[in-house]
Amino acid sequence: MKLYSFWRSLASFRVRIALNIKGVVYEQIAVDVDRREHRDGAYAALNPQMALPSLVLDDGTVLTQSLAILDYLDEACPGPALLPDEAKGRARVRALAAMIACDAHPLTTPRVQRYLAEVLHVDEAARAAWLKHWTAEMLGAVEAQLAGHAATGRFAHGDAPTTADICLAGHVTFAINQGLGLGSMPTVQRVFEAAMALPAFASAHPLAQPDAPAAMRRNPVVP
Ligand SMILES: N[C@@H](CCC(=O)N[C@@H](CS)C(=O)NCC(=O)O)C(=O)O
Repeated sequence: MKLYSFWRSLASFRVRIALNIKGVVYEQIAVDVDRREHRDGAYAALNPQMALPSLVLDDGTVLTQSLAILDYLDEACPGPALLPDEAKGRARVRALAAMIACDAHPLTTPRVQRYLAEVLHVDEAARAAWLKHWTAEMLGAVEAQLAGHAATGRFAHGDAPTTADICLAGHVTFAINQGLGLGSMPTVQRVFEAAMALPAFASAHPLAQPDAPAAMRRNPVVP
């Protein structure tokens, strides 16, 4: 398999974690979003949405959208399950994942940032406030869902990592980079630390990727 990804991309982070959990060997092909390579003809031909990641299977099938790719890997690959085996648990995990990947993440993507900056002329300080606001709001809501819930265990749902932890890992990493403290979110912080202690998560961290800037790169990453 070939994973087209970008070191800082949260959606790529999600897929790298899932590939690692499933023990899938893959080739990583860097597409530099800062240099707008994802909008070049070659990548746009692969993924017309011009977003990362894309996973190209050995038979040439192109999969896009990280949550769809996670579902594919869970259904097609052996290894630890990414979803619980009962329907109510799956619904809870999918809801947590959707809060992060579908509601909060789109507000922080480069295309949205560029539109705010270049079309609406929102200055850098206001854009930083935007990122912090939407990230903190979502993580606060996740904390409310996790804290005290009977199904929350060592991880977001039970004692094994699921798609919810995969989504949470990326967004908490992003929150930390935005300078957001986790003090008001003790359950989120605990679950994040449990997830990042796993090699499958740590080796998928943005700063552990070969296309991360050399001055920032480190492996293993201890957040
Ligand atoms: N919902 C998509 C999000 C894809 C996405 O927006 N990826 C970002 C990187 S995390 C991207 O490629 N952005 C390019 C842009 O915003 O121009 C997924 O989960 O795969």
